[in-house]
Amino acid sequence: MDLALIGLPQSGKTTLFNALTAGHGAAATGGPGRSTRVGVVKVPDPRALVLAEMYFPRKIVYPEIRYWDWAGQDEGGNAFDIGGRVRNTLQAADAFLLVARAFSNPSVHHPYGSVDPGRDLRAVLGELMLADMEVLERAVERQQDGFKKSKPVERPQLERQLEATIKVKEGVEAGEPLRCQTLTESEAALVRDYQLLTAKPVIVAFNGDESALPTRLEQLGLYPEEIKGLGEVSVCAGVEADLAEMDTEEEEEFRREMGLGEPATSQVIRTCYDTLGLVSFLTVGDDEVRAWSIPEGLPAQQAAATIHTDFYRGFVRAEVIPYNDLVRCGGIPQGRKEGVVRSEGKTYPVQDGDVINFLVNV
Ligand SMILES: Nc1nc2c(ncn2[C@@H]2O[C@H](COP(=O)(O)OP(=O)(O)O)[C@@H](O)[C@H]2O)c(=O)[nH]1
Ligand SMILES: [Mg+2]
Repeated sequence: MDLALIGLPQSGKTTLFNALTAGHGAAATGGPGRSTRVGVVKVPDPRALVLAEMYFPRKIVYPEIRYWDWAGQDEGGNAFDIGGRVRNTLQAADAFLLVARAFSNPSVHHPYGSVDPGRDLRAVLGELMLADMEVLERAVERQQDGFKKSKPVERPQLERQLEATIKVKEGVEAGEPLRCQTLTESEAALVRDYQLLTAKPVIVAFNGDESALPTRLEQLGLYPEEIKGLGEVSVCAGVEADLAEMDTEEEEEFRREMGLGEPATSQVIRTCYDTLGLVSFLTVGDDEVRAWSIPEGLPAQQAAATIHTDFYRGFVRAEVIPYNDLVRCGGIPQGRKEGVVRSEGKTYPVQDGDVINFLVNV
């Protein structure tokens, strides 16, 4: 999963990026767009460790989150502007981690002259809406033009496309991001190609002072419609970036002494999974024990496709045992004897902690 850090200049994006990636995974360059830095972080799953003690696999594999940070280009400006190049990059992300400054430090320039996380959050969300409006306006013009030049047989399809585009455009103009709009499946399919930014989930990261109380979305005086569906975390990126440089013991001692809560890295991952509705299923074997992230309730056939596209086509059935049952039984053979290994078909909605063996014909 690709999570792009966005926000006003000097809000602490790069500091948070360092906190989330240093010591937790290798930073890599050459991400999407020339000026992004990418940091890859594993999503730890303690269940995989327990299963590894049962299966002694050669390796344990975890899902990964890739964080993207701008490498400098946006720092010159005084606002968060989405130009064509930035939009192209952002379109490729799965979700946004929106950093809003809540720390006071007067020696750090604020583009708007004062600290006000609610105002900044609104500005950045507004910029995403504007970027989508531009795309939609151009699409409507293009389609109206195309419609005039079209042959009668093409018209019903073009008309459906135009109607869906106008509906979404009017929604965005009325202040409703695409992720909050209600569309039919066919409407959603018709606008998917625009890769609209407001369709993507947003997790707000309030970057506060270490001694301050956490900032909360609901305290900012924003309208309920504005904050609907947003995930939120409250962190102190500066402290977290320092802690990320330490070894585990030293870090834990510091956290205890300073009375710090959950580390930013696990807070962000947990909130991200909650906001996106993601869960993990597991696969086991001598070769590897592995956790896979999917949207909760994804049909088994599509879950199989996350492993390999051939698994989609060749799907026969899924042998499923819940993690807790597998641990209790000590193995799948015993699970079978106790009748807790189920045989499920293509449409079975996969649950968190399902241990699955896909039977495929490839
Ligand atoms: N006091 C304080 N300063 C911070 C914090 N996070 C970032 N800064 C400072 O704010 C400035 C801008 O941070 P940076 O991460 O480069 O912001 P970016 O422009 O959004 O990437 C730097 O001087 C940071 O040291 C924080 O949590 N507390
Ligand atoms: Mg930066």
